Amino acid sequence: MSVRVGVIGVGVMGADHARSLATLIPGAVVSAIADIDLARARQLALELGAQAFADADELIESKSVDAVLVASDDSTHAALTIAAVALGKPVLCEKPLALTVEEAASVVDAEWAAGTSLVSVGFSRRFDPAIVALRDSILSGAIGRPLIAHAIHRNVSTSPDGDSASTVMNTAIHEIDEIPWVLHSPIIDVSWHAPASTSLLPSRQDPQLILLRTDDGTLTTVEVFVNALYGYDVRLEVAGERGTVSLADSALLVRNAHLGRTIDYPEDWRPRFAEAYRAELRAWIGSIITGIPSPAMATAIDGYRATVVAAAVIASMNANGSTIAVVYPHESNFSPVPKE
Ligand code: ISE
Repeated sequence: MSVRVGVIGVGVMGADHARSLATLIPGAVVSAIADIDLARARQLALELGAQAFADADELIESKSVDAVLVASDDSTHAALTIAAVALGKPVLCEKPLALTVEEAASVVDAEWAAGTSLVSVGFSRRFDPAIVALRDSILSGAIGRPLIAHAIHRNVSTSPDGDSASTVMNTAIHEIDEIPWVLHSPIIDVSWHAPASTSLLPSRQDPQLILLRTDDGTLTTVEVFVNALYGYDVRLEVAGERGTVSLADSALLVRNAHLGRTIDYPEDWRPRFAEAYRAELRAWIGSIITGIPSPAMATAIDGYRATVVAAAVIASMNANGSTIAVVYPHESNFSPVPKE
């Protein structure tokens, strides 16, 4: 059996996913590409032997599309995911699942109404071998009880259009999903802090410091710096009662030359998380073919929880850094999606 995937949005990540699906993922065929820039959709469709659409809803409805990958602008994620779910088509929605708590809750409701799990969320770090190893190491008890963690997330540059809230929803959202997943403990309160801000990105506070407290008592500091210029740099260290565990250098190259040692940083997330993206796509297609959900894959409820926490971080940003308790308002209404 092969799964005919329609990819919506072929900017940096959508194009990367489409090419991987078409060339590297067993069981996947890219049958359709949609983009608001039709010329861009046509070009990639030609390369991959797919049909091009200017309209995302038409792609979702197309008879030649079995499953949908949503990688368009963040503001479109929830509505497109709901449209696919309404037709019973599995969706892999890039993070964030939604920009508001209400929208995220409506995705979970739509899945519930469909009566089967159809939504996967692209929290790709859950498939990164190093992050998985770090999580396993904590679970094995190697460092004892976790006490404090430090995450760093730096981009070379970002769109000049976004604001400080979009740094949280689009970039820090990775740590917002990753930390409770790594620690096996939900985030219970958050606060947002502003150090000196770079003059090179006037539209937003950059860097930002976010504190996440999980129910196990661990406090995590998250530095997000989206215009750091020097390289794509993602770090994580967790300190426990008996030791620490951290991600090793993610450099692609270490060079010894001219009496010096230098390491190269990737320019963006694609080389750093290449393996994670492939593993995520394999897991998604595999789960559609077998009907067995991948245990690592983030679900609609995980996407909803991350949006709730991100909204609390933005609330702290708007309240001079006060600590905001995280309540998952819609959560009590959710029941597990029944098995088919
Ligand atoms: C992008 O969408 C990602 O997923 C990257 O991992 C993150 O570093 C970047 O800030 C986002 O825009």
